[in-house]
Amino acid sequence: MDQTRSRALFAEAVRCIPGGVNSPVRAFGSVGGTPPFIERGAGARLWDADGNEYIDFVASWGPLILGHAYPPVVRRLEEALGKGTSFGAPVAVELALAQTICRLVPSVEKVRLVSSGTEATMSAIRLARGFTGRRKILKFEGCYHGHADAFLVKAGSGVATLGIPGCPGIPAEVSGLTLTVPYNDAAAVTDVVRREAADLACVIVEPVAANMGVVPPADGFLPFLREITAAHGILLVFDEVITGFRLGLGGAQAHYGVTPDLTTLGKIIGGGLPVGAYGGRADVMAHVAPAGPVYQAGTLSGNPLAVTAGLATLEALEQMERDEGLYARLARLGGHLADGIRRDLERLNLCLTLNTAGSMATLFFTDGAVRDFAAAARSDTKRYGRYFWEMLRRGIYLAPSQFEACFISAVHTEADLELFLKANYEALKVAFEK
Ligand code: HOZ
Repeated sequence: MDQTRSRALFAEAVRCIPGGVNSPVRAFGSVGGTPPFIERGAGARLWDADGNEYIDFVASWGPLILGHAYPPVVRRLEEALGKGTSFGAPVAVELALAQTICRLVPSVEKVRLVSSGTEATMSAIRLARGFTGRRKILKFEGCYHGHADAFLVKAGSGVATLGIPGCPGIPAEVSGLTLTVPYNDAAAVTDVVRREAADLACVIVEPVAANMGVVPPADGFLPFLREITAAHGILLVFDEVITGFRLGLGGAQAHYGVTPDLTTLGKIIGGGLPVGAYGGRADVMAHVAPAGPVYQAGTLSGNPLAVTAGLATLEALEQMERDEGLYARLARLGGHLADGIRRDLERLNLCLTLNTAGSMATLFFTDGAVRDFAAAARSDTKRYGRYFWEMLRRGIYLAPSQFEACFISAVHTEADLELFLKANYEALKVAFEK
């Protein structure tokens, strides 16, 4: 695999960008080697600066459920572009996106649009604190809610990938207000709530964890969280930045039938451009400025280009769901891929754990059930790195980290999955030979 151009670009990049990248996991730190510099994408395919072609299972870390440069989204963006790029004033299209989110996501009666998932989650906990008058939050080990100070405590995603135990620059007084317990551990939640309820503003959770690899909620875990938080006046926040419009039009909350007080969204709602959102109960959202006193703002919030891409994406998803039952098809493709991977594992006599949820999956390089971060962290990440490179050399683009998700998009075909499986068998074989 030729990487001449990517290597040259990366060597230049490290001179002016910390680590050569604008988000840490892109640097391939945990799998080694040089990241390909991507030149273009179309549908399920990516091409790098050296002309290598890949089938993309990263989807820009989740947003591109319609694949790259989806023509209806591109057309709408082209139309919008000629009208100006930013006004810092209300536009009709942001209203249409907000209305669409309110209509489709069960918990969302009112919504505020922001520019990233991190902004959404940090604003949501400020709101939870402002609404309840309480200081502490409870999150789950291995869950990742963006990079705001309050969340970089036992966090997943890049923090887990790089093995960063805590982050310098975050005062202990701040991180001390973030309590953590293992994912799927109802007894640990009960313990914390018993001790801390009077000062606990919210419990924030990825309803399907996807930043320690994919870890679905155990049966009854989400209803349990709903019940215990409601009983103590604690707000329940679902971080659906990844699962929103990924598990269905109503996200994980509709899929599992559990309605949180607040929901954070990002990724898919921007259709590949920067959009985040937080929303929920009208009485809680009434506290957000200027309707209420909890301040939050953004020059580029509701940016006309970004919300155009988001709206075009959600409209396309709704249309596909009506026409062909998109989410059932995505789940079928997910099942097909999972069956194939399990067959490969059997043929190679390997005991690895595959977790799936709809169109998301993670193959953990460890045996035994993975229900929380402690189990995920037992993965042999070095061997994952070998597997990752064997897949990349065979044209399959996966996340350069064990603790992320593999995403199937609406433009992947069964033939793409067959190519994945062919590569998977060979890559596993080589990875375990060494
Ligand atoms: N939330 C993404 C990881 N699961 C972000 C990727 C990144 O950190 O760049």
